[in-house]
Amino acid sequence: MKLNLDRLNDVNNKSMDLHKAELDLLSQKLDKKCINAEEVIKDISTLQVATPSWALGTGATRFGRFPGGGEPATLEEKVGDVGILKQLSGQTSSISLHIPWDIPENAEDIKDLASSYGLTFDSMNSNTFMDDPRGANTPNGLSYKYGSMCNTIEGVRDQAIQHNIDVIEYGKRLGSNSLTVWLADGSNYPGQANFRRQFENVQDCLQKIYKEMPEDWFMFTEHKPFEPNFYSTVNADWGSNLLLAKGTGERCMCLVDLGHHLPNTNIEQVVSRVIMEKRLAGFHFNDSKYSDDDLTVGSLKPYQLFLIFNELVEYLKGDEKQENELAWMIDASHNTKDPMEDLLQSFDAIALAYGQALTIPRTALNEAQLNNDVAGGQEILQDAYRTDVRPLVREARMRQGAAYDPVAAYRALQVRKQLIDARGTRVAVTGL
Ligand SMILES: [Mn+2]
Repeated sequence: MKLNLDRLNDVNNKSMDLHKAELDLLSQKLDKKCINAEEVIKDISTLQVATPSWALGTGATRFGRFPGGGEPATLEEKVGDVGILKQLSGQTSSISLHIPWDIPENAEDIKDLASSYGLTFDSMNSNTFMDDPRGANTPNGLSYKYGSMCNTIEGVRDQAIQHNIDVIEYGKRLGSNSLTVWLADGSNYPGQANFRRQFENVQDCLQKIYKEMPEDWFMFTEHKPFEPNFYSTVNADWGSNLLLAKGTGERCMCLVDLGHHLPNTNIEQVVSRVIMEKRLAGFHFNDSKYSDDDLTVGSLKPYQLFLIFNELVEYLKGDEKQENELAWMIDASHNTKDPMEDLLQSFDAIALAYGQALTIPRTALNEAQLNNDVAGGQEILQDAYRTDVRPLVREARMRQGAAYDPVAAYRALQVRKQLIDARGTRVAVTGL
């Protein structure tokens, strides 16, 4: 389904006088700090965030699921929904698939469909954290109950390797160029497993998968200190992740999921460390109060998000570069909101944090740090954070033909109603 852009322009035009006045005032304010608003708008426009296929439907907790209607049941419908998100936000132009839920029956057709919406395929996600009921991720017919790549049984490890190779094959057909590996491996009780043996088994498997990747592909490994194993996880933290990446190969990078840290972890410092080692894959954006809550980006800790982008802008505007383009993706779940509205809110929050970080006067910040001007450094960061740069984000969106206010436009155009009319109220669980 494609939106009628004439109607979108009508909705935008209602806010245009106010927008022009706000943008003009903000540009003058930024000028005084020697920040060029036009350059910030261009930078914001280039930040494209991938939409994960599993975020398009209502999520679930283990206490239940409360789905709305019109959710995508097929890969084609998921691609269509990302197309709508692109039209409304101008902030997403790719979709990240999760195998076994998104196995493309006909890769050429699905690739053509995506390109008709201006979309490409982002990182491919494998799944060895469960046994697919159809056996689609267990080619050897063995269970991942006691782990996949960490497993003591060689046949299980071989199976996990084969599944990841299968995912690479699907990705090659779709034009993707990276494999994201999140491992559920670990243990639930002391005595269950040998930490070192588990780590070495995982390292060995990753090396074997890495050898099967095309030379222009990257592997992203994602750390997490808990869940579904609660005593230990093999890839528990950024340090373990960095060890695995370095032990795997030059194109193995560390993915940072904002919900995959112990409480109070200084995530922005983690980002700085991993960049220093030239191993940052990119991000899975979400927000959380307690752990891997997968809440809307920026809904709880927008200042943390801004501080993370402060580190990223330092890297992006600096001279030292990694081999890979950083990968930006949302990894969230929506239990009580329309998933499309939630994603639009997340894109907006990411663009806003990026825009704020782009308006930090970096030379002045560096001078404050060199001179041990503690209050001065804080003032510089907080001034950027407290300046409302939403007019820049809105301008970046509208220059791409997208909405002044994506959620308001989504409602004004009655997108969910159109989706329900087209698909009915049926719903399908199609990924986590
Ligand atoms: Mn993630």
